[in-house]
Amino acid sequence: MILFRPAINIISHIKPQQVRNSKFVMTSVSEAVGFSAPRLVTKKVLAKSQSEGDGAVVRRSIGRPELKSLDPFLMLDEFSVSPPAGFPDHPHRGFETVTYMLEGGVTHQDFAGHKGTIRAGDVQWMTAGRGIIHSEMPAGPGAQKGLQLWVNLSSKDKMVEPNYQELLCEDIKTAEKDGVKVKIIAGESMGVKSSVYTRTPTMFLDFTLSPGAQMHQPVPESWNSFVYVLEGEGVFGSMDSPPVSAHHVLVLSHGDGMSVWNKGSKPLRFVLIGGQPINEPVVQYGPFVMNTKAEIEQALQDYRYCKNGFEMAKYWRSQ
Ligand code: FJE
Ligand code: FE
Repeated sequence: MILFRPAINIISHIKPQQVRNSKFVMTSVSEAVGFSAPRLVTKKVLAKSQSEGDGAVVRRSIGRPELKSLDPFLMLDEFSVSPPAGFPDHPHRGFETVTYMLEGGVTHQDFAGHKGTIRAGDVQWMTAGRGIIHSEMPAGPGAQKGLQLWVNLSSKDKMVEPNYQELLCEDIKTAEKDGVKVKIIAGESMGVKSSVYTRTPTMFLDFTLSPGAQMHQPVPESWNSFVYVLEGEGVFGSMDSPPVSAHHVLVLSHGDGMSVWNKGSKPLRFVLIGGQPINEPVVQYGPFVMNTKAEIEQALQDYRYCKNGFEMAKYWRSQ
C-alpha cells in the first residue's frame, strides 16, 4: 500500500510567491508528502475549565455540549487535581478509560485490589467492561495533570471482564525524525507500533514538533479523528489554515491522513486520536455507557445490589 504520494492537493493552492519565501514549504515537489484525501479541520472548540469529581478541574473537549461525542469517543478531559481534590470511589461500566499523565502522578485503587500510581509519561488503559469501582487521586502535593479519554466498547465487549494495560513512560515506544517526536500510545506512527491492545481499534499519538517542522500522519480512511493541542501553536489540515493554540480540540474530516506545520517559534505539542466508529446506539448515564435504556436500568440495579460484576463493591472502600 502506498501511504504517501506527492501532495498535489496541498501544493495546488499555494501561490508561487509563498513557495519561494516560506521555509515551511518543501524545496521541491518530490519532497512533498501528502494524502489522496487529506483530513481537514471541520470543527474547532475551546475546552474551557470546569469543576468535576470532588474539586478537580477539567478542560473537557469531547463530551462538552458543543461536541457531545465523536464515535467511538465519549469524553476527553485535560485534568488538574491538587490534594485534597480528586475523583473518589466511583463506578464505570461499558467503556474504557485511558489516563495519560502529563505532570505529576495519580494513584488509583479499585475494588478488586488493583492499586498503583501512574506518573508523567505513563499511561493506564483500563477496560471497565462489566464493572469497575475505583478512586483516582493526586499522588503528590500541588497540581497533578493529565488527559483522560473515554473510549466506547461495542455491544459484544461491554460486559467483558475488566482489564488493565499499564505502560510506564520508558516502555512507550517513540520515533523521531526531522524535528518531529512522537510517543506511540496506541496504533502506529513512523513505522513504530504500540503494544497496547485496543478492543475498539484506536490510535493515540503524542506529537512534539520543533519550530519549522511539519508532519504527515496516515489515519485509516473511515475512522473518526481529532486533535487536542497541549502546547504551542499549530497549523492543521491545510497549510493556509489559521494557527490553533493550546486547549483547543479540532475535529477532522474523513480522509487518509493529516498534515501539521509548526510555523511558530515554540515547540508544538498535541495528541492525535482516532478510532473506528462503533455505529451503535449510545445511552449514557454518568459513568455507565450502554446501548439501551434497559441496560442502563440494569447497570444501576447491579451497582446498587452489588451484582453482575459489582459483587466486590459490597464492603470495599478505597483507603
Ligand atoms: C466520572 C464525573 C467525573 N474526568 N479525568 C463523573 F469527574 C468522573 C471521573 C473523571 C475523571 C477522572 C480522572 Cl483521573 C481524570 C476525569 C472525569 O472520574 F467518572 C463521572 N462519572
Ligand atoms: Fe474513573
